[in-house]
Amino acid sequence: MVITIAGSDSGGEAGLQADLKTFGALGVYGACALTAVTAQNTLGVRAAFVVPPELLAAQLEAVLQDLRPRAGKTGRLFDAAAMSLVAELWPRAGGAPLVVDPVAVDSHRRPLLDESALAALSRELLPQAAVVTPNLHEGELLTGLPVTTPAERRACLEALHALGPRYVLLKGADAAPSGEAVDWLFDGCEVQALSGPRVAGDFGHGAGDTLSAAIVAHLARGLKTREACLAGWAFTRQALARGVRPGAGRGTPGHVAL
Ligand code: PXL
Repeated sequence: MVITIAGSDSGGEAGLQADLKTFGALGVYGACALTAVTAQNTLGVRAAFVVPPELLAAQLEAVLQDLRPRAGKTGRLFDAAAMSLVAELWPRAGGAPLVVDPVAVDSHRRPLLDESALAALSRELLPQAAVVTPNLHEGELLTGLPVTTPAERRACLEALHALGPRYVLLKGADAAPSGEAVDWLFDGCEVQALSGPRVAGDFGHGAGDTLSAAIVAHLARGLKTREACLAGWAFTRQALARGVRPGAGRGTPGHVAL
């Protein structure tokens, strides 16, 4: 079994809902610790209520004491208190790999974390991460480095790796509205470009959540970290190709394996 530590999206496209659907589609039992409740639909977010730290801690303790996850992920943690709490409690998972999706900047470049939350993410959570999955904006924000040219990208990947995660999966696909979509996987030595033609249609809401959750599911199924990243990436492309549009706004990856 695996766990996601993430926020709820009432529209069912992103967050916790995307994670649990991904776990189910890949045949892995998923538990969760809820960080916040958002009121949103496919058109946008209307309200958010952050779960008090004591209740987040209680959820994590309850799951970790009983269910013994083989891997876990963090999604949107909202603030520094949640970052520190997860960093403090995750060692109780007994060495299970943690995939950290920073969820710090949205695809419209809007910040989702304040300075103190970013600092806690870099200093406390990333040193424990098996994999971190920033988009390009998050890569820039976490390192203070621009990511436009290949040389800048390499420097940014090195700086992200130096924050502690064993693998960095830098998501470049947002930056490619058409043509080839490329993401980069870095293990501290070698950069592996993961590329494919951009999947048509606007089914991207929840794609980052799906990717990190799919990596977690594949880790739990026994793949090594690099292979789990590649398999999670391939799953996400398939889900994007089967995207669904449940409302009038953005579409989302289709997870159901029929
Ligand atoms: O896709 C990032 C994300 C994560 N978590 C929650 C969200 C979103 C995006 O909307 O709502 C709760």
